[in-house]
Amino acid sequence: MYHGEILTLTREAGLARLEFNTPDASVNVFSRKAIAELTGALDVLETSDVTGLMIVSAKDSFLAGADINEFSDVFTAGAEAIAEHLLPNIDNFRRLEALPFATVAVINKLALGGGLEMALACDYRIADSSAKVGLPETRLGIIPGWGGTVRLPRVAGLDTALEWIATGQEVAANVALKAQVLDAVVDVAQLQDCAIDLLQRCARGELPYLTRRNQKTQPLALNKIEAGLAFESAKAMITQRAGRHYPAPLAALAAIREGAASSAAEAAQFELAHFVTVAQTDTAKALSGLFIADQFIAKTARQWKAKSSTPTHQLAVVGAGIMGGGIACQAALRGLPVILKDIDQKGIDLGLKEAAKVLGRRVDKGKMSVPELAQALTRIQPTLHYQPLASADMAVEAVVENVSVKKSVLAEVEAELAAGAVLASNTSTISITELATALQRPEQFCGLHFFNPVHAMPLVEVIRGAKTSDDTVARAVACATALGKKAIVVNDCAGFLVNRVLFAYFAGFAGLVDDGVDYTHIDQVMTHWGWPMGPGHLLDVVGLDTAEHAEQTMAQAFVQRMGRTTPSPTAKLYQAGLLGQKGGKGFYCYEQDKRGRPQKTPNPEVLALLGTDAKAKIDDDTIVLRMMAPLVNELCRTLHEGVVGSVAEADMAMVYGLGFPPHRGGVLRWVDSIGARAFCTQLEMLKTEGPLYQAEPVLQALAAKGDSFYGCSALPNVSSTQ
Ligand code: 3H9
Repeated sequence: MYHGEILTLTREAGLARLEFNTPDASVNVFSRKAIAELTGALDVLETSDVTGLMIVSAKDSFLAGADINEFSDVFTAGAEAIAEHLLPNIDNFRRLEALPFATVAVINKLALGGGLEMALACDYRIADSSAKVGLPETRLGIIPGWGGTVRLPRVAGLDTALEWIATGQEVAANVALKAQVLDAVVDVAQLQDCAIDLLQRCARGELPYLTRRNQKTQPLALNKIEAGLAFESAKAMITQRAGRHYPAPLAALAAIREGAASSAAEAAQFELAHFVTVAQTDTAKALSGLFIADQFIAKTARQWKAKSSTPTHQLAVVGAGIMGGGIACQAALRGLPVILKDIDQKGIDLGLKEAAKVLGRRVDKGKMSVPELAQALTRIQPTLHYQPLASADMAVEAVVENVSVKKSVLAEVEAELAAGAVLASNTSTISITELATALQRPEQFCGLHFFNPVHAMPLVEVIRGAKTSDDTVARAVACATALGKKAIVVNDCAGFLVNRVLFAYFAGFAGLVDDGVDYTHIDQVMTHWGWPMGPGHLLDVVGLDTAEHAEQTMAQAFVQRMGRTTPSPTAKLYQAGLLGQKGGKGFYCYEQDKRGRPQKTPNPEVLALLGTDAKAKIDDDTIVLRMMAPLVNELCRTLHEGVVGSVAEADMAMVYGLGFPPHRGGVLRWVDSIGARAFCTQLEMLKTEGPLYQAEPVLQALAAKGDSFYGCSALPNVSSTQ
């Protein structure tokens, strides 16, 4: 009946079958082309004499929503362009809902965003039992724009709609069935037969599909008091959960609220108006940009993985401290057998305790059963000996952060490993090329830098030393991915990517504290700006001993910017015996509340140790700039030096490794939102603050051309500063 590149409409036994099958893609999305083809198919359907329509997908999953790759251009093109982008599918779904026969969406595996919105425009929705459905738009900083805020509350009720849309969660088929979003959940093999049966019963007049349609076009069936209560409690919940940096969930609530007493057609106008507003926010651009950057790093990791000669079947971790225990636990959780080696039974006990604690919390949260916990723990094989390492195809060294200790342990481990095994170090700062000098097979050695706490931090840096082979990198990426981590490959340098820029940020903090700014105020300003914790608190969490050691490594490597002639605030506290959170005292004092969570209060000893009265007044914007500029500059340097391969990887490493606020879309996207030129002008005002604040040549070149990190086709080729 209709043949497009993506959509095909066929007719069988009086029923129409509309199939989505996007060429050369693993999932179907609503691209402009798909939308136009749906319009074409509807033109045919409206004049055909079929008695029912089923919408199916030829892919593994139904539909993943709007094509997010198209958002960036549209969102920056102004209100009119955004509305124009939305209108064709709003109209398509209205026409779909008005067809002169029953319609059913046949959902396999996933119907998200616009995919579920189209399904909601159908009279019935059936799904396979493993399917998930949802409206994740608020996670992208927008709201459903093709009728989701209108139809979902009318189909499933206000509470369900508010919950689903505000959280953006993916909902399992059985839950969606209970919520009446789905009408049937069946085995995947029965989906088509079930759809045919449903449509035939509608055609025979056995099912009242027109009554359902009617319900979807009416105002919400709620009295004023009920509605008022539901909206007010949802508003309080959303404000608390989303926080002030994420406006989309409240915009979705406003759209639903304004349209509640109206017909669906009028309610759609409220949705459109709110969509147009949120789509123009920096948050929407940032979050949809993050999705694309995230897809890019996932694809890059897949490409590495494809080059790997051998998957990891048996992992070994050497050094059973917090990090070693954490890595072993993560392996056990993901089903990978792991040998946990230490020289000391106490170390083994600590590592196992750490693993049991992390897994135990999963049991408490209902994410794992007790037998599953027991099963996972049996995957960890503790040992005090080197011999078992012979069976490992990948070994991760996680001993103390000291060059000579690491070199001797690595050499011992290498001697025990099978000839083909890969050896990795979980060092957080020490050069991989330097560590490799202790090894016989430096090409089979790399860095695998996990972040603390291992189970919670998504990033792993895979560090390529001067002699590391491509296969070693590929196997390390494959292993990190198998452990459920986001792997980003970086080239070797002190601190690699993440710690190198983090310590530039800490150098900014030290400068402010040296100038007499209250560290608790700096922490407040930076958390208010969006960081999960302020720099002083973060130093305490890292551990002042670890931070001081890393600071020295960075100072030696990057003397000009991070070198100091006087002890830093971190060094002063550490020299006074403070260790940070783990010792109970650092910049803050830590005590446990009744639920065992650490609570912090400013440490009254600190100002005296720092030798400051902390009375200096600097405005909050300058504090942000003085904290962020060193980080931006250092990130530019790592890009220029090729430590990190792309702008997207640099930004995702900051988000996943440091918790950089996602609503700002990454460090470099944040600079883009200000403009490279404007950012350089701001730095001009700080030029007396020293080398940390000299705009990097890459930044200057972008500023001179009026270009941006994400807008330029290639970063300007500039001469290095060091
Ligand atoms: C929306 O619908 C708004 C409307 O209300 C109104 C709009 C105007 N767009 O992740 P995977 C690609 S907002 C473009 O590796 P998985 C992805 O890039 C949208 N591309 O697989 C990748 O490409 P490649 C609401 C998309 O199985 C390939 O598909 N929807 C989109 O691990 C495979 O993806 C969402 O927020 C997309 N929407 O996970 C869903 N979706 O092969 C976003 C996927 O070239 N998507 N791709 O690398 C997801 O959450 C996951 O991709 C999904 C599959 C769960 C679908």
